[in-house]
Amino acid sequence: MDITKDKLLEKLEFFSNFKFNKNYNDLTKEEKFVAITDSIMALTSKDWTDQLGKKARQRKAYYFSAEFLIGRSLGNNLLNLGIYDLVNSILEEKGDRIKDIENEEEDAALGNGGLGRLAACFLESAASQGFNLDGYGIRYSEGLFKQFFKDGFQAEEGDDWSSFYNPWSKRIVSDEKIIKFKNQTVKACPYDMPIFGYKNGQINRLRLWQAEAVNEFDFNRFNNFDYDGAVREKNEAEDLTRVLYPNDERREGKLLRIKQQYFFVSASLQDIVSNYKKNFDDKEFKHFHEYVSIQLNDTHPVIGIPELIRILLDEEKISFEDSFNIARKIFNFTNHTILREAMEVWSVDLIDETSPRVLEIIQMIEQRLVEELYNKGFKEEEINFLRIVKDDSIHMANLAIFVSNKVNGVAELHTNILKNETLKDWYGAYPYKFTNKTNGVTQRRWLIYSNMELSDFIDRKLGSNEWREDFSKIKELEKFAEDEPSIREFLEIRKKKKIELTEIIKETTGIDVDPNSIFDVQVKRLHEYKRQLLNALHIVYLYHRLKEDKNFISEKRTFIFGAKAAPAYFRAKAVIKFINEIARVINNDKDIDGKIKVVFLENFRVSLGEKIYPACDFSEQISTAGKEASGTGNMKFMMNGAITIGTYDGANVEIFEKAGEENNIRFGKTVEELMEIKPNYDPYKIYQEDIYIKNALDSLMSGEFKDNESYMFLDIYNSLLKSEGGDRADRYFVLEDFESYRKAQEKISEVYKDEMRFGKMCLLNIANSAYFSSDRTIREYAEEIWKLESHN
Ligand code: Z57
Repeated sequence: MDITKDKLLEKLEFFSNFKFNKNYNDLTKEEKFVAITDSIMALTSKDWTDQLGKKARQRKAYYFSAEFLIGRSLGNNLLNLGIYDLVNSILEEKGDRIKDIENEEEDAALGNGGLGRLAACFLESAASQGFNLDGYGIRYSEGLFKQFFKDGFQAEEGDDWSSFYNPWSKRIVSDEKIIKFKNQTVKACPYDMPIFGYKNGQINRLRLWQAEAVNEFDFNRFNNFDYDGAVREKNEAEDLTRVLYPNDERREGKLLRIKQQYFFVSASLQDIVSNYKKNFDDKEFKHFHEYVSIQLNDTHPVIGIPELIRILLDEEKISFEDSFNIARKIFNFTNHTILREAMEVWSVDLIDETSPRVLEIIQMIEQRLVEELYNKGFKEEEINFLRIVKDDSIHMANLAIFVSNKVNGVAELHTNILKNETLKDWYGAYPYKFTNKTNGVTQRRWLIYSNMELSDFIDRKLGSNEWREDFSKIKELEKFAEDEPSIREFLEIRKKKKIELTEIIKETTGIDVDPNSIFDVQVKRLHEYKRQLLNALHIVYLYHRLKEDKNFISEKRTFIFGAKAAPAYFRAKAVIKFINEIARVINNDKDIDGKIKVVFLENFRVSLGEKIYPACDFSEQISTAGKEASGTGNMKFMMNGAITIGTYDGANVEIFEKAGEENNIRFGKTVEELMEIKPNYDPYKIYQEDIYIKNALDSLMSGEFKDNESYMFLDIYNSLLKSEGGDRADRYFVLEDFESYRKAQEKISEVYKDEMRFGKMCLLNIANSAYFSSDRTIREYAEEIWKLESHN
């Protein structure tokens, strides 16, 4: 791939004329964005076509995911194609700033949070390392809702992300598939996006399916004045992929959701099977498993297991036995959570409503499960516990584990909990299936692209930019931990990124924050187990102390939040209102001399994260031990040098292990300790015995903070102190960990005060972040699960 300045200039002019009937220089910024992306697509399309042809007969893995949280693509694609600087200079000559053009791009937010962003990081890392990994998913017309605050309450609006123009995908009409539901037949139309590897010429593919009507328009109905009826089929078909369900880690037992899942896996499997038939002469599918490996991203695509068996059995006339064995070799399953409320269970009725034949096949699989366990010597109760079909519902995780070749968790601690607690009976039956694959994030987007200043610094220090591809080399930064001039230079860069964020905060919230203050950041989805409430209550505590004595803390603090709550998650929305209230009261209180400021940024998303991670001093990773499967934001912060203040949970454990506990701040009870406390846990006692905790909690009820009669604050208060509906009070041990968190927070001031010590700790976190590159994760999947070789 050889993209030169001349070729680019020629294409820019061409697309300006072709698309807009204008010269490039007369385009609006938005049109310029389109002309640039179209030029990139045009200049890479020959290579892409050639590679699709070449790869058609190679072994591939397919990542099946209901979510791909891509964000913007322009900057990252230019970086990976090795032409970021070239395009930057062309635009500068024309009087434009590349960042302004990048800001024209809408985020492709086809995912909720960690799980969807992980899928996007994985595709990028696979391409960059030359592994044949393609993505299959859903092209939602409406991505994750946009969040804004109205009187401090979360409000939502639609995210019509592709309405102007989505330049990164090609609609491939000839690859359309037909999807048959019990009461509906629709067309699945593929949209293909290129995934560019980092400076290696590799292009992989993400194929997203959009639902369309087989017959768009019923002319006879129209003639009979039935105008709605004439387009009913079109609307009903398009409803299928209209909107992403906005729940992260919450189950939604709706027919439309299971239909979405069946829709995209059926289309993807039909695609894989038909390509196999086109490229190989193997009517019995004897060698199918030598070319195909499928990763199921959580239970969302698990209905693909019976669907593949259906296709092989009913359409390709392979026996059930053989079809089942093929499925067993091909599928692998990743579990991302142990939260009960996130585990997918579908009623038999809903599966039947979706596809009666798939339900029959699930029952045949269930039969096999029972036989196999019986032959292994399992007793009836033990078998019943592991059944796929229980009380008229289908347990998708059980189906996935039984049929999959490998089952993995996403961090060491999480995988151990799966093996020893959540899935211990499965582990007992099939120990060889279980494996850990600790998550990672791509350093190209999260460090090289979003923190160019720091990346240049690393180049200079290491005297090479090889670390950009081989991230293990980042370890060499350790050499500079004691070098004062290097640390000063490093702190200057951190300061610059903080100033940039300060400007964004001013623009978007109107709040003035001091870039010299400590930036303490918690950005992630809003969920009780993530305990934004612990952070909030601690801020209230600090505020109360400062009211008594404004010198209670020496270092100025800025607390920064970003979080979307699922629209139907009342308690999560209550916490947003609470934090917004805290911010309003504290930011306007003259008594405390601006010692602390609280900022809740609206609409946290990938492109905002890119500006936040590089500007953070302390990264809040404070989930209840055992509840956060891995976390990936923690890794993005670490790569940019933030110090983790965190519990012993998810991948935090491995962060502490790699970067050293002395370079981070660990607090809170461990999983084992919480298990012991659980039976006799009494949060009310803690509340009564500590006046500061009591005051912080009482601020919810006293009118100090106001919820506009929504009863939201009462709900939060009750959640901490009252058991309700079978749930114990304070399910997530906020009060239990409060004291320990308070001490950890004190340590933050102490650490920050000593600049050199602080800078050294930050630097050592970066130097030890190699393990958290998704390049490492993908290599493990490729070698141990997918059996892929690198084509680099
Ligand atoms: C989701 O974002 C995650 C798990 C889920 O079951 C669903 Br549904 C959505 C997250 C976990 O909460 C994170 O801890 C983890 O890092 C991420 O998935 C990627 O594995």
